[in-house]
Amino acid sequence: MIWNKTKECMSREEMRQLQGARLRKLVDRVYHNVPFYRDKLQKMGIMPDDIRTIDDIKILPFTTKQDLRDNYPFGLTAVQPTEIVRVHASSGTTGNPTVVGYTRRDLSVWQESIARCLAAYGATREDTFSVAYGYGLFTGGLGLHYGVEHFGAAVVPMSSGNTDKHIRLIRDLGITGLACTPSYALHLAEVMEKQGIPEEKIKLRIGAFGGEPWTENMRKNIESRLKLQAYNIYGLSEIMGPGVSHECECKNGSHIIEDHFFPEIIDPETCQPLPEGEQGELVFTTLTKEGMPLIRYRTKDLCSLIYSPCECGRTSVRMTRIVGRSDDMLIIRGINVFPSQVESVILQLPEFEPQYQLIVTRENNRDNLEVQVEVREEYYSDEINKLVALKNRLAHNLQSVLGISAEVKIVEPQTLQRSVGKSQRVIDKRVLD
Ligand code: DLL
Repeated sequence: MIWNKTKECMSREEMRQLQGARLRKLVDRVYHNVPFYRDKLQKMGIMPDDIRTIDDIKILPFTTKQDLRDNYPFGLTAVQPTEIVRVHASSGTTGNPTVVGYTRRDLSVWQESIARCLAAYGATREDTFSVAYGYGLFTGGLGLHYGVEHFGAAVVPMSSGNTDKHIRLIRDLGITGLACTPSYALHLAEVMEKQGIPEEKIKLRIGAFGGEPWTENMRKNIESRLKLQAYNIYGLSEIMGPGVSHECECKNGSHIIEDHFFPEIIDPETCQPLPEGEQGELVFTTLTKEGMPLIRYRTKDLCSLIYSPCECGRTSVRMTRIVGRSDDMLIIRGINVFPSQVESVILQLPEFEPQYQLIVTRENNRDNLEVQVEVREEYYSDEINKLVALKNRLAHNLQSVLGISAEVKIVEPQTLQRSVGKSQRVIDKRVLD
């Protein structure tokens, strides 16, 4: 089923016309309402009238996460504060989180985008979706939640955690759709197998999985164990949240909601646009966003774009799976973590050296983060309970800044490996296959 045939099946030329018209309006809006963009454009000698077609996007400046941090919290907002009806936030590299404000219309575009995803997955109003993304500042929970309601299926706002109760509800309520991270889906499968729940008691048929990278092998694994069709859903809070792109029944790339989010691929080093089909960094322009519109936002996600028509009938550009990042952001249990955040927490405690290492592993489909950190010489000889208290203090501070728990391991001074060049702060032992 196609939710919005007009928008999802437009000819490429019609789409370009629409995108061009929307880009013109967007640039005019940010020029007049966002001093940050006005200054940038003026410095580059660009006036809103210079934008005529979507191709003119190439002359516009890029926006980065750093720009969001520098303008924390609402410096990039393009509307009066009273127009903002919802705020989400995700982690910044250090210090300030990235805050995003939505107008009522932004929320309605978001719902519509999720409804398009669900239709592409073959969902109907008969379905009941359990949403096991985190509810709260993370966009996964509320994003999927209102999308499912808008689509007209039923939603069970499960949120993350409490696996036993979740499995019970999947069974007792006859839940047919599951929205969560792919690693959590595998964890659910494992627990269900351990509990020995008979297959016929489980009615799951559709999975909307994203928020972290996953692979074709993981798809096969999840599909065979949970007996459902597993589909990708991609997005990022700066642009909207989940639903920027989604797979369809062909499972061959994710359709970008292109009438709202214009994609480009650039070379992360030179920032030059790359020829069609080449792999590079994904950049989005929010063509219709009111609250916090972004021009050429660098996602740091690496992938390529597929422009050929899809067999499902949608004409929108598809993106391949994310194959990596052009920065050092980690995604641990669905939460974005920057090594620099860990560093800033460590540096706040005078007992530690600025020598640390992050070790990330995945056991039973659950990510674990271990932070090894050197204690200063003068504290190392302290009694054991002082060291335990210090370890607990760091673990507590990390939890409150990162939003996930980390195992802290205090090591002797001068034991972590020093490197001559770029230090290896992260050892990611997870193998996604
Ligand atoms: O993760 C939004 C989301 C929630 C998407 C639920 C899908 C499902 P952020 O916390 O801002 O937003 O993190 C965005 O997560 O730049 C990617 O690096 C990564 N990511 C999100 N979806 C996928 C996916 C949400 N399907 C960052 N595959 C993005 C690979 C993904 N990576």
